[in-house]
Amino acid sequence: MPQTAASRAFPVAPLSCPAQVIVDNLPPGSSSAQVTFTGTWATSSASNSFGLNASLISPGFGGTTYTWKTPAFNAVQACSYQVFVWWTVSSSRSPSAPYTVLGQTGGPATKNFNQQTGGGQWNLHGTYTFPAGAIGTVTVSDANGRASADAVQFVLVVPADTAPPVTTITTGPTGTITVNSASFAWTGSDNVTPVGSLLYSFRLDPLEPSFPAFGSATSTTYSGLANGNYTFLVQAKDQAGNVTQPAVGRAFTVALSPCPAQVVVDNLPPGSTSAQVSFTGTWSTSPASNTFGANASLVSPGFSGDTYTWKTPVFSTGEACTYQVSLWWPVSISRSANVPYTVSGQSGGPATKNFNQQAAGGQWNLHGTYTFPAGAVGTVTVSDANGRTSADAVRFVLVP
Ligand SMILES: [Ca+2]
Ligand SMILES: [Ca+2]
Ligand SMILES: [Ca+2]
Repeated sequence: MPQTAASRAFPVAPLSCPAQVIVDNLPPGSSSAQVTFTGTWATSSASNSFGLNASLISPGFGGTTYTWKTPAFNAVQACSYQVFVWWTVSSSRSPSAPYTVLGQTGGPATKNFNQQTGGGQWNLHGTYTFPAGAIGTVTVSDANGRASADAVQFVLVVPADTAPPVTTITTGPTGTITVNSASFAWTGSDNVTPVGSLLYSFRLDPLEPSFPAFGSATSTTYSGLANGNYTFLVQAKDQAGNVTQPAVGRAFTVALSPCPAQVVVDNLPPGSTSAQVSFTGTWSTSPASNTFGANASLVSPGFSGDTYTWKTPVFSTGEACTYQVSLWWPVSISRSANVPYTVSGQSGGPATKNFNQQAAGGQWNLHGTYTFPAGAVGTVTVSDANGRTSADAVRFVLVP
C-alpha cells in the first residue's frame, strides 16, 4: 500500500509589516477568504466606486453586514495601521453607517460615518495596532439604514525613530602608550538608519573640548601628543537626528620615554655579541693601554672585511633626541691613521668620518652632533678597511 508522506509548508515570517493592504468588495453574492457578508447586497449604480468591483448597496432593513478581512499582517511582530474605508455617495445612504474594526489591540472599535457625503475617497476610521499573527477585519452594517460596501485600506504606520544609534570603538589604544600618536576606528548601528548612512562626531579630550560637526569619517589619527591623560570620544547620529548619548569613550595615557642624558656602549670580549654589540670578521683583545671600560679593547687583523658595531637602545619613543657622538680608542702606533667610523640612525642618514687611531687615544673624540628621530636607535660601525683598527667604546651625550 503506497504511503503518502505528510508535508506541511512552514511559511517564513515576513521581516516587516506590509506597507499597505487593500481589500475590495466582490460582486453580489460572492465571498472569499477576504470577503464575507450576511443578508443581501446588490450592485450600486453610484459613481466613484473603488476598484474593479462597483460598490454594493444593502436594503437598509438591518441585519445585513459586509466584512473585509486582511491576511495575517506579521506572524512575529505587531503592526500598526491607519484603517480607511471607502463608500459611494448617495442621498439614499445612511447618515450613520457603523463600521467596526477588529483584530487590534484593545478590542473592536465601531464608528459611524455619514454615507451621504465624503464618498469616493479614503476616510480614516482610526489608527490601530494589530498584535503578531492578527488579521484586520472591517465590517459595515446597515443597522442604521442603507449602507454602501466598497473597499477598505490598511496603511502601515511607521513609528517615529526615537532610538539613538549604538556607537562602538573598534580600534584604539587603551592604558598607557609610549608613542605620541594614537589611531582610532569606530562603527555604529541603529534600529532604522543603515550603518552606511550614520554620521559621526568625535573629539580627543581635553585637546578638543567640544564635538565638531557630524561627518562620515570612521577613523582618525592623532599625532604629536604630549605626555598626559586623554579620552577619545565619538558619537553617532541617525537619520532621525538621534545622537548616541553619552558619547562612547576610550581613555588612554601617553607616557613618552625621555631622551637619556648619556648612552655609552662598550665592546664585548672577543667573539661575544649582544643586542648592543655585533661584529664581522675577527677581533681579538688588544694589549693597548688607556682602554675604556671593563672589556679592554679589540683589534682587527687589518686585512679589511672586519667591522665592529655598537648600538644604543631606542633613545625615546616619543621625541627626537640630539646627541654628540664620540668615539674612544686606545693609544697604539700600529693602528690605521684613517679609520672609518659610520654613525647611522640619525635624521639625514648615515655619516662616515675617518679618524687617526695613532693619536688622541684614551679619550672621547667627537664624531659629530646628530638628531635621532623618535623611536630611533644610534649605531656606530668601525671598519678596518684602511688597516688595523681598534674597537673600544662609543658615547652619546644629550644636547639639551
Ligand atoms: Ca469596489
Ligand atoms: Ca534610530
Ligand atoms: Ca672597552
